[in-house]
Amino acid sequence: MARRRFPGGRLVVATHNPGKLRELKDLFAPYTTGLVSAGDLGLPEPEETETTFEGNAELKARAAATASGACALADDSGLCVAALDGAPGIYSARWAGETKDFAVAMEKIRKELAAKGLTTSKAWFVCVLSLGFPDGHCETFEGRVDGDLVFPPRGTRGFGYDPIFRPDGHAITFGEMDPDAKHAMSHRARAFAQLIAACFDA
Ligand code: ITT
Repeated sequence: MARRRFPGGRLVVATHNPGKLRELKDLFAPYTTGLVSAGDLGLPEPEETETTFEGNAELKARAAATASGACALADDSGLCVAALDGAPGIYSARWAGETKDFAVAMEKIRKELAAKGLTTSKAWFVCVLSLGFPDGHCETFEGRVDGDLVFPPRGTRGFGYDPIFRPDGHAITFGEMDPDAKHAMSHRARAFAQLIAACFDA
């Protein structure tokens, strides 16, 4: 399938999440210097009304690209817990409540597992990255990383649910991991590698 390529110039990173913004800036550093965040441009945060990661990523990318007149990259991501039928999934940010308190969200997962008599579960992170163009076209890519959950949360690095997620084959959580090590395997880095190969000049 032919992919539309990034034409160069300014790229709006359509996220209001500082953890994602930091990781996307790290990942993009070798490829483009023209990054500007949606927050810096004062763009509004659209309501995520779709029912899939892909739908919400495209909704956010399209909203920022059409409002700014520049290409925009959106990230829709989340943690899916096998024993909770994939929850919180697309509702991962909403489980942290209005105050975006991820200690609360991680405790909610622990309690929901405990209610089923469980102390852990297989889990996976999903990241869908969508590159939106000012005419509304989107190019969209998905990455995933599998692991299991550990309680209590471990580590202060990363963001969101990182302190309870231990990727397969590793003894430490994303919350304990060096950012470069997370970038070598994360759901976001895997979606990013596909985006770069398809739409950017390496
Ligand atoms: P934007 O929509 O403005 O980008 P958001 O935080 O609302 O920000 P999402 O709707 O995609 O973004 O929610 C995804 C949530 O999943 C996010 O708030 C994180 O807590 C969590 N998440 C995503 N990637 C993660 C990662 O790499 N490590 C830990 N948690 C992650």
